[in-house]
Amino acid sequence: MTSTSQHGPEGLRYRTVWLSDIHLGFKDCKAEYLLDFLNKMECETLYLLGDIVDLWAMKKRFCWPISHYEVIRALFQKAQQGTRVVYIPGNHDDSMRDYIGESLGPVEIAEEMVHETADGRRLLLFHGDVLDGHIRLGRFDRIVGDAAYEFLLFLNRWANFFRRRFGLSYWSLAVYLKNRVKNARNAIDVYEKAAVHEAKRRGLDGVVCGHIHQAEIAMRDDVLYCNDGDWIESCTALAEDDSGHLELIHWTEKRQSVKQLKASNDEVISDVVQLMV
Ligand SMILES: [Mn+2]
Repeated sequence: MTSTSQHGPEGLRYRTVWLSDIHLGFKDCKAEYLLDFLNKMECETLYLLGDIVDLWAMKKRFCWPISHYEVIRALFQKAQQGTRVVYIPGNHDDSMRDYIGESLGPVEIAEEMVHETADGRRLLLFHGDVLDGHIRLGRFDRIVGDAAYEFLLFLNRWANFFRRRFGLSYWSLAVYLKNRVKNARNAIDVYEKAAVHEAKRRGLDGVVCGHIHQAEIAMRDDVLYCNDGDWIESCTALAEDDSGHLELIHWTEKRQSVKQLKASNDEVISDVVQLMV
């Protein structure tokens, strides 16, 4: 495999990268940020953990800007250039589940997978909608696309319009609020417990999933819980380096650190929240 010698233009090279909940075809997908990330990193294996294309949103309102097409092209290009790309469909792209076990050109399609890290930990990979039955506080697959969520993303757009005017990087109002609304936080906890339970039941060391748009790495009940987040709200990916170390990449912050912005994030956060909520 030639991929061990791959280097991104900025030297971002990983053993493994996980992306999910991109929601191409949905107007709030942050395709430009993702394209920037894809162009600047290289990896040996890329797992796409579902909700890559949002077929539900496209049925409601067709939205397919050139940047969304460019994301698909960049993903296929990676596969053609030697990255192993595995696509595990989610609930918003569940018609792709008809192709499980087959491949889409150079891209493998699987229902779930076990990934072994460089340091020998075995992690269960799936999108996560299979756990919805455990969540009595509300199904997450209804959140994306419903009116309240659309309103939140509408506020998010305005908050970030102001942030751009102040020269600040993208910041997710949705993630900020979800962590502070008790029911949302409870639902996240129930989901995480269910994911950890499934990994434990199979005798694995951890789990990597997406679905709830809440990026996280945490040890729960001696099991590693990783959520790679999303590209509607948080613009995050999970990555593994050559030693098996896992990290969350907050791409908007990486970009910000490159730009060396001076203004304090917290000042503007409190201003914008007061303005919007
Ligand atoms: Mn989902």
